[in-house]
Amino acid sequence: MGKKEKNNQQNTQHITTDQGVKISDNDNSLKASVRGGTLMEDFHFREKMTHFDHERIPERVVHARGSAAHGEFRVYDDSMKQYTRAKFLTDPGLVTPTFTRFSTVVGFRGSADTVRDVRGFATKFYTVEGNYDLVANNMPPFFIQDAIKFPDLVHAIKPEPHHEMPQASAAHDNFWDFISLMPESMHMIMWVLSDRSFPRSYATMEGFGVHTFRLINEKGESHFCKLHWKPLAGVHSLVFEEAVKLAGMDADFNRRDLWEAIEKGAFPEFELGFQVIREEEEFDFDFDILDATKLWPEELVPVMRVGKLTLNRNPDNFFLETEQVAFHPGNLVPGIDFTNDPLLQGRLFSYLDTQLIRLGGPNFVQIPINRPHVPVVNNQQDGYMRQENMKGRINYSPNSLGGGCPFAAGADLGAFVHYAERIDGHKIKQRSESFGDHYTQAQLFYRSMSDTEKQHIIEGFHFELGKVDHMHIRERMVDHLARIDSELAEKVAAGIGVKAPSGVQLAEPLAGNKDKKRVDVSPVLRTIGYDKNPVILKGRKVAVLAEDGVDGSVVADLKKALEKEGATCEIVSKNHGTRKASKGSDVKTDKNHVTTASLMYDAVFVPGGEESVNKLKMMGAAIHFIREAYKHGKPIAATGKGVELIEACSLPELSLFDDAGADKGVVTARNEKGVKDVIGRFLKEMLQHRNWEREAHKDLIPV
Ligand code: HDE
Repeated sequence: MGKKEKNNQQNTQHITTDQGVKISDNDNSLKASVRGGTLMEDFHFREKMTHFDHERIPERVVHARGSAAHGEFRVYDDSMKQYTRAKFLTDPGLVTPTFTRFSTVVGFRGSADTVRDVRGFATKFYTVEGNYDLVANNMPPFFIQDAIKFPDLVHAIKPEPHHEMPQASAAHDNFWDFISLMPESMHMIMWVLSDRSFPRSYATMEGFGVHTFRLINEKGESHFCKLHWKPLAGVHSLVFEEAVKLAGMDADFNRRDLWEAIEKGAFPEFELGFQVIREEEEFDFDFDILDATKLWPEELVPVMRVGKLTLNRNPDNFFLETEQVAFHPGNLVPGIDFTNDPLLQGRLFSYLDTQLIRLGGPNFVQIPINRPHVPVVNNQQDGYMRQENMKGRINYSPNSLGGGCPFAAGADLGAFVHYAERIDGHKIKQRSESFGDHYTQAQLFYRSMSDTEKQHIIEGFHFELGKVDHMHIRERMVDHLARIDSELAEKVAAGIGVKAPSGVQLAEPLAGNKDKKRVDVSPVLRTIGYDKNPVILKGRKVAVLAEDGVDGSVVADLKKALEKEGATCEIVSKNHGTRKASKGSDVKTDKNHVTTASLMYDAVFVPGGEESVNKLKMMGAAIHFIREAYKHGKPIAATGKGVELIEACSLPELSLFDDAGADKGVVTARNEKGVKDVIGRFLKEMLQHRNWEREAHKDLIPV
């Protein structure tokens, strides 16, 4: 061991000041006698306290609450070469390190994860050509068309300025007052009111680049594109009541899930997708491709899945990485470029600007999480927190004293060259008429939903608008909804005590757009009943209700079957400790009923064992557990005597079986011999995520 290493090791064992001086007492400040005043000369006290006083940096003005993971991206083949010269998108031999931060938008840094909100999905690719940031959301449109409205949008949705309420919620007058005066927001509003606002996990959430970008190939040719993240675990959501209760039960629900999944090796995976159109196709659609409140229907422009992102490592330190990471949609590499989307153009100013105040000056790129993995060579220097300057006397260009270095490179040497788009027009503060259709994609979204999702949207409006005190704001919103779908407007109106609008015309495409490419329905937008979503059980969590006398052999079989799929189970009992098994091995309790709830699981299993089930039948917490899981549509299974617990829950219109049979996602087998089949059927039900048949009588479920 060298001398230097020895010193370092000593330093990790003994506490020191920031100057490296070892401390003899970390519990008492220096005082003039044991009961006397504290002395200014206590340099250790002053340093420790001063540092503490300055620990906080401003939280992000939006997307303050976030969780992140390291990962890697690899493109499948070189087929993207026809569109782009970006190496990380065209060289399948490259593994590009990444850092991805998921976030809610509205809540403060300490707010709950499962609130109704858009989710951010920002990824930094440390490519061989410099950093590329894909700063995306989990919904494809945005609220506004022009960045100049962003401060208004954010002011309106954040807690109201006089009393700072409500936290992390859009359900208040200011927000709906603003939105009801912003027809361009209607498409986004339909997304925000849908199940997409409550992702089951970050691993089951899509991502969208929102804007139209350009791809530039080796020949300098440009194509328009939209970027997508497609989760390999499918798209799944929580139900509203579950999300609301989870905000209290475990405010870190999504953060914890991401962390634990990675620790267990159930790595979240996403495919990067591109929709690409030729420049000549720019005006072929019934929307303007520069309008960020519109999506490109996948039925018109299919998504090509070109590579895979795997999130495989948790950060070492939240502040250093998750908090200090600085994304910017302007961080591009050669082969990708901007369009004139006025929302994107405004973002290009905002991100760099916000980092200056949030991270305290222009040198935040030298914080390790933000540093490119390629050399940075330029004449920038000095400023707060600067870590490195160029060596030597040369800090200007042109120079002869340094041999002219550093030189500018050409495209042939891998330099970024801006796409030479032809611009010709008047300087003008005006919106293009082609941005004028605010409703037809809102219609497209609503029409594409399954009946269950439509019902959730209606209930969402009942909650959101039901919290708005000013009746004229509620009415104005219902008027907008009537342009989208009359039944939607009527049902929302009925729930919030306003008259259903009469005589409001359903919106139509803009004149001149009717013959352009369009679709009326886009099934891929559904999250329920869209059978092309991939379904896997990786990362799913099952609760097993067990007391002393439980059938331990069923528990062992279930554990094995789940592990094979990358899923896990936890034993939930009245008390912590070991539960004696009537058959097979004893089982160790993971959680007691005080610290957990059905909300924390994707499914519930009740193994047989007379003594165990008799105890469960007498426990209100166990009955509540099953009823609540049932109400939230979660798969449930019971074997042997365990079926009696289901019976004791008085669930409406539910058939129970002797051999492994299933009704409304509840799999039961009173006969012990059906146990193997029960586990197999239970896993199949889990693949459906939830059973939506139960929604029809959810009000009759006694919880
Ligand atoms: Fe952002 N946005 N945004 N945004 N955004 C920020 O940047 C802004 C928009 C998105 O995990 C801020 O560093 C403007 C669309 C994500 O660190 C800020 C406009 C999309 C994140 C900012 C938009 C996003 C941010 C706050 C309208 C999806 C979190 C702190 C023109 C494509 C990144 C920060 C992270 C963060 C400005 C609209 C995504 C203030 C002005 C559209 C995922 O600069």
